[in-house]
Amino acid sequence: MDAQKEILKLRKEIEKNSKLYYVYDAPVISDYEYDMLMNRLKALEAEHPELITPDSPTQRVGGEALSQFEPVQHQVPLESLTDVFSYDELFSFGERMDSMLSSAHDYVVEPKIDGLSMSLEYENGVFVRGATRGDGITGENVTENLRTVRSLPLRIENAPQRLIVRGEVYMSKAVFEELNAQREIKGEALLANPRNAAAGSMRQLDPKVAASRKLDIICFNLQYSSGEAYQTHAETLDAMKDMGFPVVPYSHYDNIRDCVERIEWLGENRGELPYEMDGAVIKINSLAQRRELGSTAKAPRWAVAFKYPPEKKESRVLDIVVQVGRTGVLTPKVIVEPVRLAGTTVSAATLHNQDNIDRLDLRIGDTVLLQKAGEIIPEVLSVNKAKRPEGTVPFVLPSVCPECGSPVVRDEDGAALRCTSPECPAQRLRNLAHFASREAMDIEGLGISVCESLIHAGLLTSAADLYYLKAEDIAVLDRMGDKSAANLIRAIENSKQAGLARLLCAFGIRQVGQKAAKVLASYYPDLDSLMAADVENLTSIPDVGAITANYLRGWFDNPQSQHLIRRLREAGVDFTSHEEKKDSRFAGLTFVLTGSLQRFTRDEASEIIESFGGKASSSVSKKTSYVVAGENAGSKLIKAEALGLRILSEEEFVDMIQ
Ligand code: 0OX
Repeated sequence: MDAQKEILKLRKEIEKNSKLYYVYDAPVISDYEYDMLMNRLKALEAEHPELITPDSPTQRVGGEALSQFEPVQHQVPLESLTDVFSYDELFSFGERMDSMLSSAHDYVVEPKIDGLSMSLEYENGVFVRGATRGDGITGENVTENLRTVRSLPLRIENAPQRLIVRGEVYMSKAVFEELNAQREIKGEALLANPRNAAAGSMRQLDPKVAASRKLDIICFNLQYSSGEAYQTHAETLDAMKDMGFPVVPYSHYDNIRDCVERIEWLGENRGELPYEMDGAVIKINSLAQRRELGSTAKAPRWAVAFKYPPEKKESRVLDIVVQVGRTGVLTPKVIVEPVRLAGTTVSAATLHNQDNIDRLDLRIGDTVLLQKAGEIIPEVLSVNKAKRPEGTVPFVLPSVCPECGSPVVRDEDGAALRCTSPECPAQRLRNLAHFASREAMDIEGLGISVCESLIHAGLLTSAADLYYLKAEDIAVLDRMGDKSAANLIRAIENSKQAGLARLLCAFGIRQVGQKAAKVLASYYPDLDSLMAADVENLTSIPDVGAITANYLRGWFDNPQSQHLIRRLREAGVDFTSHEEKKDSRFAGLTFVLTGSLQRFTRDEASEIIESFGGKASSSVSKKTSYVVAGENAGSKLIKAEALGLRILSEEEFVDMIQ
């Protein structure tokens, strides 16, 4: 068989099996056999690159990374839906339909998938372009990322010349849970919900990353077809299914009251669906009637989304555990009998702090009402006192750290309890994991469990130890080996070049997160100049207040920090800033503006001073560096003269900022 023929045959075979697997959940060949077909196709395409076409299944793995997404004008707008929150509102919609339509009308009910809406364009059966909804009129071209979505057909049979289909890209709950489990092991931040995870993947400019995220799609609207003219929405869904699209399950009713049973059923069974559902969509079935009804500026008149209240469920509190975070804050958590809630198995819920426990009067043994509204960990809404067993006692957070036994103190803001010991092993572990985390030094493979093993083996007490580790010491640890040890050493080595902003964030100084660290690194060229800055100099930087400045100074003045910095320096960690340099000509200087200025308003002048790293103050004191005196300056000018401060005319100030 010649290459061209074999390639076409393989593509057909692969697409057929991929559809059986991803769309119908009914594979007929093993994964191994599937991989063999794919390998053969890849080999042939490598031999004959001129035969590669964009609809080849090999192209699902993703082509070149983009620098940004191009805008796409939607040929047919992607309209949004009007929400209803009760059956009363749903029946009002039904009454509107009765009054606006003169003939009989029936409805279709569908689950509303909580994903990302996309338009998919096909030319002669080949997927040519896909775009996000955007504002409904203009979206972004995400064709390459969409090609990696497993259940999206790249080629369809018996297609009209031009076809536009609308669907929802989503991450299945199973894939989401697996992804978060992996992230937890690696010590990466958990993703809040499948929708965010899918959105993050679709925004990836590198399709290879999107491909690794295993997304799916379900289609629910025929936007445009140059072919057959359909009479009803149900017909279009059936036709789309015949063409090979995964299509939303729908049911069909003669009147709005009959829709309720289905809406209820969907709500009760939403946990069993593979995707998150954030409502049910109720649509007029006849396409002619839809055209008659038209749309308002916001949404079509012929459909509404029925929104379910967040799911709640009761469970019994088995225990209350107290965790110690990176900064020493004690966070209580309830452990409950596992229950299925909003599609996931829940076995724990957050309690925030003692005040919250007191407000709920929550005790071990209680039955609590849990709610999960989009976040990862559910919250406790209330305690069912009627179900309280005898002999329970109020729960009080310990007065010593549960990890190290050191005394705990109430935080300045009053709500949080904090372990005071700098030696606390729980804090140390979380600090080390934070040092390596993605927002800090970004050391891949160094999550909380690997940190734990390294600490346990006596290889890690301070972050600086990381830079003195040897592959052979790591390789013998549990769940490690030569390859992962070598990878970890390489990741640690690479992190030396992370730059000042990441390093500052990695130190875990209170109030100095990713954002503040970036700001600081854009005003100071390296760690040494930052360490030399006093509180006044630090507070002259926009967004750095006195509290943050004091935490910074306190941290740099601590001998332990100095020891850490010395060892990091010796290990060759780069202390210079990689951030774009801000002009800090006014760093450490305080200006007072008085009188009326001709060229700027007070706010504009203050902004300019701050943009150069200076501080604009409203009161004159000995600490004032300059007083800018405009026309009719009054008491502030007199005070400045009395204190012997340097007084600038507006022209002199303009010279300084030029
Ligand atoms: C969904 C979904 C969204 C489409 C055009 C006007 C009504 N997320 O599952 N939207 C619609 O319908 C819109 N149906 C759906 N099933």
